[in-house]
Amino acid sequence: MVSGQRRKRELLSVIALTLICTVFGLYYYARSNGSSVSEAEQVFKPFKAGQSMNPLLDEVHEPVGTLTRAEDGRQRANATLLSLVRNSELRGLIGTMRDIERTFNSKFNYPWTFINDEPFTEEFRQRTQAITNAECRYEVIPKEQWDTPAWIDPDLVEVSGNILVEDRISYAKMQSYHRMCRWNSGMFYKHPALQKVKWYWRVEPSTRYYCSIDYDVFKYMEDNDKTYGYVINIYDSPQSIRTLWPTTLEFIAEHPEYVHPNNAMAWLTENSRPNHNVLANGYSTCHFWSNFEIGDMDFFRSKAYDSYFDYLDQAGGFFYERWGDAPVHSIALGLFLDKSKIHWFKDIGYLHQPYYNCPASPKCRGCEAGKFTDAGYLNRENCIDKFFKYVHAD
Ligand SMILES: Nc1nc2c(ncn2[C@@H]2O[C@H](COP(=O)(O)OP(=O)(O)OP(=O)(O)O)[C@@H](O)[C@H]2O)c(=O)[nH]1
Ligand SMILES: [Mg+2]
Repeated sequence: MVSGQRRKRELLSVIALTLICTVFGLYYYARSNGSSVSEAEQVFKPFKAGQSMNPLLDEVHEPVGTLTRAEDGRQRANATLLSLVRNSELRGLIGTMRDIERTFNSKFNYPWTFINDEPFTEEFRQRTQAITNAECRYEVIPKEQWDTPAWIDPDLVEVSGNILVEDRISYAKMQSYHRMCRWNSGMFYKHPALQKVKWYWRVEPSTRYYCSIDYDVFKYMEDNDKTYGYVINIYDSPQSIRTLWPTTLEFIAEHPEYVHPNNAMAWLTENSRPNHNVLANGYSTCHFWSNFEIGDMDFFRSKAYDSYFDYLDQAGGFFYERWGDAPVHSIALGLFLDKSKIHWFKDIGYLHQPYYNCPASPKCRGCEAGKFTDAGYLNRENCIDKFFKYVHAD
């Protein structure tokens, strides 16, 4: 009698448990399959107060992709860490070099190439070489690569500089800044010391690196058929590039053959900041922030890019406006490259004031996971969600 009742109770418990499991199972099945919201929309749902500005950074625990781990004796890629830098920036550069050596290069030993428009001092050479076991190369820019081209009219530079000042464009009248932007747009890959080098990682003094990178990023690019890697995507000051897009459209009208069928035109022309599109005459101004970039110089050496640069250079916008190498690289990549060859280095923790790329990962120290900037009002400058919406979405 007693054992019969116990058996009945046991049977009821089993039935109840089965029912609970079935209900829960059906509920989760419905949730995972029944949603009409796309994955991209879920990722970029509007930010709530206190939430990270970049939800994609919230769950990085491992570097993305198939990784090539450091192995003794493994052949390195044909690559260099590359820094255009002034002697006066030595202090800021030392901090950045220490970060990169600690997080990456002490494991891989890629050579450093420092480039300057004047000779490096002995102090600069000694103190930078002291930070790394890798080879350091010190190069000067040939005068003809740095000088303002002969066809640029100094009177027009003066007058147009006043307009840039009125528009509150930083470095508006600093000629060295304009030269730097031009050199980084169309000269770096032509420097004699880089002719036999394929890959570069651009390094700016005073930038910070926060996360341990345990795989060879250059090999990663090669193994995954990538051409260009970035960490931060932001809008530009449209007043600094008013005629860059119209000039670009003229160029591609003359050379439609250079535009890749799988281009990122939709990203370049998206209109989420209408004011930017109007002032930049059709360009969204969203760009890869080029103070960090890992790239294949063969892309820049291609006929498409090099003739695009020449066309822009003749138009004079590096001096009459303040065309930066970031929008120039970005537009060219967006038009001439298969967009699937562009890679977001989600796992590289980085700061160039005032913007961060900071993943939530045990590999990172010293930056706040998911933070984009310390200055709240600047959060709106982040446009990485647009790159994902228009480029990685399909
Ligand atoms: N050798 C040399 N390097 C320069 C010169 N002007 C800028 N650079 C370098 O070019 C890079 C970009 O210059 P920055 O002054 O940082 O320009 P930016 O990042 O737009 O401006 P910030 O927001 O002030 O950092 C840095 O690596 C500088 O060291 C120059 O006249 N000579
Ligand atoms: Mg800078």
